[in-house]
Amino acid sequence: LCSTVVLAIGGMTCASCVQSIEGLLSRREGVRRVSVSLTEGTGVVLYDPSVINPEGLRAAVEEMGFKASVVS
Ligand code: 9UX
Repeated sequence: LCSTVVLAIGGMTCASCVQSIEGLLSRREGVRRVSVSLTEGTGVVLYDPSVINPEGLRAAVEEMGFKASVVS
């Protein structure tokens, strides 16, 4: 049912960045779970592929003002 995507996220400089990305992403339709690592510069997202896709998740992170790319 759900899929996992790993995003590389650039521009995070403090723990509040992590909190805002996790908070905003987890509120998006189709997102089930979000875990962002400040030290690794990554975000792992569990999502429902019938609702949203990796490109949509990547774009959502960029709209928050960060750089984001799909790793896998
Ligand atoms: Mo910390 Mo992140 O003051 O956008 S919240 S740098």
